[in-house]
Amino acid sequence: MKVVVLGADGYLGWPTCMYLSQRGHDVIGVDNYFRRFAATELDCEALIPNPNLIKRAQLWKELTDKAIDVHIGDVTDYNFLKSLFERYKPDAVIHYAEQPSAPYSMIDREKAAFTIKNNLISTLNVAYAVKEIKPDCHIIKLGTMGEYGTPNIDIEEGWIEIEHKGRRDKFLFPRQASSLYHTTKIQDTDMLWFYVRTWGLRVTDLMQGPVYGISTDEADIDARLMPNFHYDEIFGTVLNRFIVQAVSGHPLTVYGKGNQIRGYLNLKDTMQCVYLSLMNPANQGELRVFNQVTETFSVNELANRVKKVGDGLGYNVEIRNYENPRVEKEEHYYNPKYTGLLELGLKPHYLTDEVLTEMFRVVERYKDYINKNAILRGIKWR
Ligand code: USQ
Repeated sequence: MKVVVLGADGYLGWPTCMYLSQRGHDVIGVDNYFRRFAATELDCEALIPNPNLIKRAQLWKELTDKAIDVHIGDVTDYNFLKSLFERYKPDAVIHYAEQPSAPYSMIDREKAAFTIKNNLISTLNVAYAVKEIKPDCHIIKLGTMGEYGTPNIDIEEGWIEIEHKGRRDKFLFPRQASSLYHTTKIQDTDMLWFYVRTWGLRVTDLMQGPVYGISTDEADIDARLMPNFHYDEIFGTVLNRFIVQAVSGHPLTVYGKGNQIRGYLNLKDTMQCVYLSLMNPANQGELRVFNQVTETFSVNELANRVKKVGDGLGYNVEIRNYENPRVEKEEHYYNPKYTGLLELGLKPHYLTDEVLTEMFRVVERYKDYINKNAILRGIKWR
């Protein structure tokens, strides 16, 4: 297949490019380096020095003899995106080109406005490029479990049947996010559902939980191919942060009571899930939703797991409860359904002590690069 990956320089984007290329697909990687610029501006660079996207693709070619075409540009610029679609006429587009951080979206009005503009206009442009140039192109859109929030009922896989006053209908599952970033993902889903109904687009929307991990089979070929591994308050996800905190001797930063439960998955499983979606596309005129997680944990469970493994490796890991900078429920019911991707063939990599040990081992190699000032920045929701 010919696949355009938007956001190809990101934590998920670059491993996805390699994963698809390794399996014989023609990959076109697109990025505007938003995250690199934002991380430089906010002094919170990724742990491992990552060559830029052009250099990564050159390295990949040298090491595997497989080509990834790279274009540096902004997906919110419609003429740029349209010209790419005209040139490649892709079979599928994987849309990761979003501002992905909840804390970033809560810094100030300017960053909130950027998040709205970037995420909604990029999604709008993808819908238009597909409709105008390649109407049967399958859109694989990265959504988030955070769209659903933490309702006091079971979370279905995207859709719910409601009976009201004796009549029944099917709707998108109710959603109420707990950050402006997560709210833009709700708006993306609504927009895509509108264009699916109106133009008959084919869309898979992946409701993904927080991802952890550094390693993928392709990244393990050479350290220079490793993903951007963020551990800072803005771009780092919680488990990746905890491992770096443990290695650097910083207390694990449990927000509030730590009973916040989320669905998590290994980076390797993101690759599998996206690939399974690609190989089993949605139908024309269908918005298909998968909940992309493999297991659920509370923050306290994650902290205790990291402490147990870290202590076993000789670290003296301290867990500390910090005042929660976010507005979120710290005690809640959480029971999401996530069977769709398993039915397509997902073989999960669960969070074992071996997986945690492997993460510690990689982070240890780069411990001199850890910027302790980036761990807590004081971004508050209120
Ligand atoms: N948390 C802590 N301590 C920390 C960092 C986080 O207790 O040092 C807590 C948060 O308060 C939250 C949970 O851990 O309850 C998860 O936080 P996170 O920062 O790992 O995840 P989140 O901000 O929700 O965002 C991440 C990705 C985002 C993706 C989302 C999936 O950055 O792109 O959409 O995970 S989900 O959380 O399911 O919405």
